[in-house]
Amino acid sequence: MKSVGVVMGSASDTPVMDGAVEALREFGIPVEVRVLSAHRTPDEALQFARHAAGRGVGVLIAGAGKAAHLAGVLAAATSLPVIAVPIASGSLGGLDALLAMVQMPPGVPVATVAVDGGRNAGLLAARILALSDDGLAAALEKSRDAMAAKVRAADEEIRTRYERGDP
Ligand code: RP5
Repeated sequence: MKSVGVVMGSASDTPVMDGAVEALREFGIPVEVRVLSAHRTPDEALQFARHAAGRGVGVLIAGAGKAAHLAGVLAAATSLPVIAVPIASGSLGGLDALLAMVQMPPGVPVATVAVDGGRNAGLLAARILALSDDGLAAALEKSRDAMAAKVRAADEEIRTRYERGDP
């Protein structure tokens, strides 16, 4: 199975990026985790992106806050799909990172998830890998079924409680 590269701009981003790593591990997807900064270690970030596909990486996830250029810089140096996670680390609550990531120029695509959306980034990477992995696709389907079952159970419980007039 191909792996996923989870990159973050600073060690301070780990609480959010752990969500991506956990989601990937739930499905047995190999993960490579790095701290690489578009501003502080740009050479390493570019090198990492250039060689990722050759090492068997199938998708890159990049999390960063503030003037978040990491995902775009990685996407400039590889043809792998890049998923961006804007992190609410600055005084603008993540809106700064969200706009920096989502407003990529034509020709250099980045798929941006919600502010602090580490888990969804991991799940989206899993869905991309599942396009060429039937076992992974089946596991994702099972996980969606389990999620739906939880919501149905909550619906039943809440509905019954309100019908009893016991909110
Ligand atoms: C960004 O600036 C990082 O991704 C992080 O979210 C934010 C703050 O970084 P540190 O000052 O905590 O290293 O580059």
